[in-house]
Amino acid sequence: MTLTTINELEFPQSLLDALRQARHVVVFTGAGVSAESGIPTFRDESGYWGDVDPEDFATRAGFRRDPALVWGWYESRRKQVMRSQPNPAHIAIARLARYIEQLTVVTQNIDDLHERAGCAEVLHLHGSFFAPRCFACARPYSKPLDSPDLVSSEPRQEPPRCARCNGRIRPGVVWFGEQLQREMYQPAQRAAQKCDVLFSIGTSSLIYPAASLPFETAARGIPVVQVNPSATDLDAKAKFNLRGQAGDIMPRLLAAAWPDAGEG
Ligand code: BJW
Ligand code: ZN
Repeated sequence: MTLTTINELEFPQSLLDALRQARHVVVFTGAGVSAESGIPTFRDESGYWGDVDPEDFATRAGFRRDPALVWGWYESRRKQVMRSQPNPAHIAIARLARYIEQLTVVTQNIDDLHERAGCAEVLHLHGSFFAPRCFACARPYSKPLDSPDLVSSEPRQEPPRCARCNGRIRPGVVWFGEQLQREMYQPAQRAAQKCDVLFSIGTSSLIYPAASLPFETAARGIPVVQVNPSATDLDAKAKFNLRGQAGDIMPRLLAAAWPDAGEG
């Protein structure tokens, strides 16, 4: 395991070689990759779970108890995301596709910042702000969601109703105790099983089954590159621990591996 701190300008040669030789790379991201776009993480000091109880805001039981509180919270977060921009980490990740035969981006984030940075296809393991569905019958909500200017700033907002069954519309995300969508998780697992390098960027590596992707990949002897300013449980298993902010490290790493990467 190699620990590289933010102040070191040089990345290990073995990391640059592994990247240049890789045919298939998986980039697995968490809330930390969007932190430099101004989106809070969950478990850092100023993260969401410091303010609100995940039992109330990220479970089916919480939604049943107070749908307006949960819907209002997700709407205010969606508004914040829509007013934010991809940061240099999102952009560097999208640029990696120019150099790697097959790049698979797997995110736990429900924002669309990878897509807006230019990633054509992103596997959203924990769902999306932009795919609400009926809590009762699961039908996708067919009407467009309000534009950020129209989203009310009231913390409580009644969710819209389903056109088929009049059930409440819920955010299209994966809450605690819910299964990940097979259409997202299976391709992510397949990609992790055949990749040559896996990046784990901006995640505390605590939430399963998503967190098993880097651990299982490392267990197969495939180099895992972790980018995070803080230590996580993955440190002991990652071949390279790049300590620092993703928006600083990812563009520098790309430029070190492919010197023309900063252009265009
Ligand atoms: C930076 C940075 C910068 C900051 N640059 N880095 C095995 C053992 C024990 C428990 C379980 C288990 N398997 C499953 C469970 C239960 C549970 C779980 O994992 N619990 C844990 C507490 C242990 N898992 C589940 O419930 C999952 N479902 C499930 O297992 O179903 C099974 C089932 C089977 C049969 C029937 C029914 C069910 C579902 C989990 C869903 C998680 N949902 C959330 C909310 C999504 C919607 C939303 O956004 O609101 O997903 S919770 C939240 O955590 C969100 C995130 O995607 C997820 C992960 O968080 P993430 O991204 O890692 O963020 P942080 O804040 O934790 O970390 C940020 C990191 O960034 C930090 O390390 C910083 O240092 C770093 N950072 N700035 C780089 N600039
Ligand atoms: Zn319905």
